[in-house]
Amino acid sequence: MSRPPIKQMGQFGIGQGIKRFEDVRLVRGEGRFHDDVNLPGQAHAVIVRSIHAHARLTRIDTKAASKLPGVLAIFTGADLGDALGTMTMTLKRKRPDGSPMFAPPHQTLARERVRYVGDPIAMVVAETLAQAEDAAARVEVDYAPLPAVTSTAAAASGGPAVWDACPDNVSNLHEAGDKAATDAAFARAAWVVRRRYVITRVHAQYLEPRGALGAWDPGEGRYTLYADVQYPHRVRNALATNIFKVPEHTIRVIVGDVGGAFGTKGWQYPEHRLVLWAARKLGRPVKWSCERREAIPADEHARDNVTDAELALDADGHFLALRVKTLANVGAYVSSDRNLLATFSNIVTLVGVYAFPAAHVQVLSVLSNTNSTAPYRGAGRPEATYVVERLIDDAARELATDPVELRRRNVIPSSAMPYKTALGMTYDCGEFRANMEAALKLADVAGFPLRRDAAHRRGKLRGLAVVNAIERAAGAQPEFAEIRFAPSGTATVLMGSKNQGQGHETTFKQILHERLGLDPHEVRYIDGDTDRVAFGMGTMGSRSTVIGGSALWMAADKIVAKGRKIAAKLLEAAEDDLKFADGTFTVAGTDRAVGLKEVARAAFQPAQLPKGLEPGLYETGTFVPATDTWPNGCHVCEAEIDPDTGAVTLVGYTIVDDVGTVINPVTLKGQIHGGVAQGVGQALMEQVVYDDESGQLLTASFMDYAMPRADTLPDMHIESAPVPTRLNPLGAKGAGEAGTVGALPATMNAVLDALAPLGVRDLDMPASPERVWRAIEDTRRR
Ligand code: MCN
Repeated sequence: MSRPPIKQMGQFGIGQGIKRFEDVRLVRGEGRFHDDVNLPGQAHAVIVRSIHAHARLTRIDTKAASKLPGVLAIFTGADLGDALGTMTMTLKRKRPDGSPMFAPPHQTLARERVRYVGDPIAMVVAETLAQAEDAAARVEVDYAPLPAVTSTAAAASGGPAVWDACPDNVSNLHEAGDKAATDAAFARAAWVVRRRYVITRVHAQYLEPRGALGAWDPGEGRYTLYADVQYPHRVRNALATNIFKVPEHTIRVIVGDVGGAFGTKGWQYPEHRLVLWAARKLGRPVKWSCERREAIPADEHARDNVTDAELALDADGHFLALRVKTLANVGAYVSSDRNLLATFSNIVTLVGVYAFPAAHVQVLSVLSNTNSTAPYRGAGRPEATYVVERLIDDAARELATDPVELRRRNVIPSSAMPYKTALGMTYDCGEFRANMEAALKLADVAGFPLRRDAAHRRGKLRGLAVVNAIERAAGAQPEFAEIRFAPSGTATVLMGSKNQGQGHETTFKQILHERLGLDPHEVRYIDGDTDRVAFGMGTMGSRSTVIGGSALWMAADKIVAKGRKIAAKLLEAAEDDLKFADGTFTVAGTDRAVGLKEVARAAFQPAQLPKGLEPGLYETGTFVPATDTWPNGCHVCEAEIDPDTGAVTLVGYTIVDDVGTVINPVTLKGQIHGGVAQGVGQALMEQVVYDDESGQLLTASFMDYAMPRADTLPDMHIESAPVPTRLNPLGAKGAGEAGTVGALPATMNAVLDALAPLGVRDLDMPASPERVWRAIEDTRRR
């Protein structure tokens, strides 16, 4: 029997830093993004959005606009009536007084009131996009403006009510940890360090803004949505169950290439419902493409909180307890669990990699006249890591201790694994101390004083930060994979996760090659289609590799199990005598072998099969991990500041990461690199800014919303120190958000370390030149 056609086994397997298969078509411009998908007869939609942060709608007049050339229809909230439902909450939270959580849903189009700049009011559909835009500008909306509140702290302390039914703007309270034990630890502490940290509001700023194309097939009675969402199957379920209230099989969601998503494209937006609804009404496909200037008003935002944090230490600098109170700005509507995710699911990493005996956290979710907040790369983990890692540096300064030494004293030793934290999580494995020591070496932290002195001689300030990050990734939810062989022996792999740029095609082909020895060039990769892929939870929370990859591994195991029966017949041997490795079944102790491709071909020829065996070779895997994985790593950031201008330059960035088994070191580095860029961007420049008085959005374009560029980032040194987990067959931990989690505190701590000699003790992000310069001047004046 012949061997499979792969010349060099393992060249595409796990751990190989191969280039991404998908890049060839992407760099040639042959991808299929939102703009590339067009249907015959399609019309174009434009959304009319609120220009006020808070107002009563006194009149919406579409008459003049409707008469303009090319206009097919204009829909308002009144036109929709009760046709479309809203998303619902499953979380059962309470307000501080014990009353039920206040969670107002987001109607598809506003009727009596608008509650943030960008709240959708009407949809104009026309033959061309230009005609739709012209007509949208002619829709007359009369507003009676109301007082608005956008700042987190103001919303929580007597600011105007966003909803009459919730005068204090408090949606709900979430608590974690042991309050009594924490209070007791604080009572006996030798030192207590207290700080307030403000984390800004940001927008994901993907390269490709969102889009949606809806179609209705009257013959089949089905909707098809083409959209760049992260969870096609869950979006289909939401549209069927919550919005249209139709059987799930009557909706198909198709997602092509996605030009970045970062959590913000995760879920079900009003525009998805509207294009489907309009397509059915008009009998034509309807396409909506978000303009760049529309993206900040139209999309969910992220982060935005104010945290009071306290650290209790004993006389030797051992951590006794952490107490955290956070005001989280959740925007005007809390329409699904997703809008609260960052406020609870990841705050458990507030205790970081440190052995805190006690901790207590309170998160008050506060409503404001802003877009809803939702997961964005890290979804609560960067915020948590920011608080604990800044607090440690601030404590070290206050106690005149070396911040690295303070971390060494308190880091959880690997001998303590599995370690149950004070916030109730169990870290299964990790070498936190070793990672930190390795990062210190790699970044030449010992040589920093010389570099700092040299910078001072040049008139520059230089600071260094060492930060340990840990995150919760790939939680206990299922993911799906299917492997289908064709009668000629080639294979198709169908995944329930959805690639948005992470390199999934490459990652999963590598896993398949490792287990089945399949030549990646003979494997077709499919994701993002609810008609073709049976099930999927989708891509978020750095879960696709761990859970999707393990599901694929399971499906491959089943292929091997069935293949073994067929191979036994082909080789006239007993099943138990067969070994499977590198894509080949071999009779132990002989050179008799048959390749999987040949076995697959035989699977479709009944005469070649053992008696009673069902023909065909297609298997599925649905994997659900027992619990989360805990990717971790140490970030060392070095920054230089020009005290005359306040400009911050990052001059060094080093990471030693542990994401368990590394599937592809090249794509992994890309993930970490991109994640760091997003964290650095937030720390140094990005911010969604509202005017405090009017609630107007001041940063709707790249003229006002600063984005990091290539020259913002230094060369990064990224090394992996994998500690494989036993929680999944791959030994992998999540990686897609790891860079961002450490980058917020690493960047800000480096800036503050540089400013410390001048006496600057406090600075909130973004550390823009103006803010840094002002902090220096204020300190000098004082
Ligand atoms: N990887 C690896 N070894 C591991 C884990 C991961 O080699 N042990 C590599 C693989 O190449 C894998 C990639 O890292 O394809 C990301 O893996 P994973 O951690 O499983 O993350 P997901 O694929 O589930 O992606 C989600 C994650 C999140 S939550 C956000 S937000 C994010 C991110 O990925 N959004 C992104 N990275 C992004 N990258 C791009 N280009 N675009 C986005 O929108």
